[in-house]
Amino acid sequence: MSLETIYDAILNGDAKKAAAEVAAALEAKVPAEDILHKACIPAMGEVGRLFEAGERFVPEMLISARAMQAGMNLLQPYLAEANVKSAGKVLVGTVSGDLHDIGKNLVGMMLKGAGFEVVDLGSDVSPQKFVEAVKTHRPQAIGMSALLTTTMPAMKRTIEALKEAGLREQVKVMIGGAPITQDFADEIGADGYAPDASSAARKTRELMVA
Ligand code: B12
Repeated sequence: MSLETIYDAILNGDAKKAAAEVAAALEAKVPAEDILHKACIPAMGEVGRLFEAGERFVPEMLISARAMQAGMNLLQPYLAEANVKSAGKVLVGTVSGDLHDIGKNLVGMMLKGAGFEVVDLGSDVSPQKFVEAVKTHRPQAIGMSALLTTTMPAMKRTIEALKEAGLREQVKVMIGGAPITQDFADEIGADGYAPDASSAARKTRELMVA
């Protein structure tokens, strides 16, 4: 067992091995955050690099994503361990047209770890579905994720739909995902942006006390 074998298992899309190696690392008391940040996330980064270089294709990205998810399922209880009492409720979802959910799932886990109650709406969440969920769950914040430049405008549409429904003032809106920047967040009127899952939890807490 080593962080390298976890990295390789994800890179090679071997979900069984990824899960077994993550379990062995946890058993050996390797901190869950190290497994995540030193093996799982870098492996997905490499998958992205190979895809960009034309050396990997969509089906291979998908099997690597499944292997990453298999490892993350085991890490989740450890990352969420700090969960004591609810610091507030946050809805998370990947926006309309976008199926990338690994980053969003990680953000959900880190928020849980920071003590938030998290309602996960899944991926391809339409503006209307966000609005309905805000009405039903009454969260203090929502976290929208987008990984495609073509789905970034759905974040703006969701903010507009919240305004139209008279709900915008009731929730803080956090956005994130690889193509998202602070400038884009400012441009569409989001309350916050964070580049990764740990800072997402910190930023959400800051927004809630603001
Ligand atoms: C895995 C993957 C897939 C998998 C997704 C599986 C899944 N269940 O998620 C599959 C194979 C399905 C896929 C499909 C496609 N993909 Co893809 N995919 C990737 C890949 C390799 C990794 C993404 C990932 O999981 N990263 C790891 C996570 C941990 O990082 P993250 O998502 O960025 O999240 C972190 C932060 O951004 C932040 N964050 C994320 N969300 C949020 C939310 C909030 C509120 C906050 C505060 C923070 C935050 O915190 C996270 C953790 O630190 C990227 C390449 C890359 N390097 O990003 C391409 C990539 C995103 N895909 C791309 C493309 C083009 C596609 C397809 C269109 C390919 C095709 N031709 O069909 C389809 C689109 C499908 C769709 N409609 O969504 C492009 C996008 C290009 C662009 N500029 O738009 C990329 C960048 C690859 C590339 N270099 O070309 N993909």
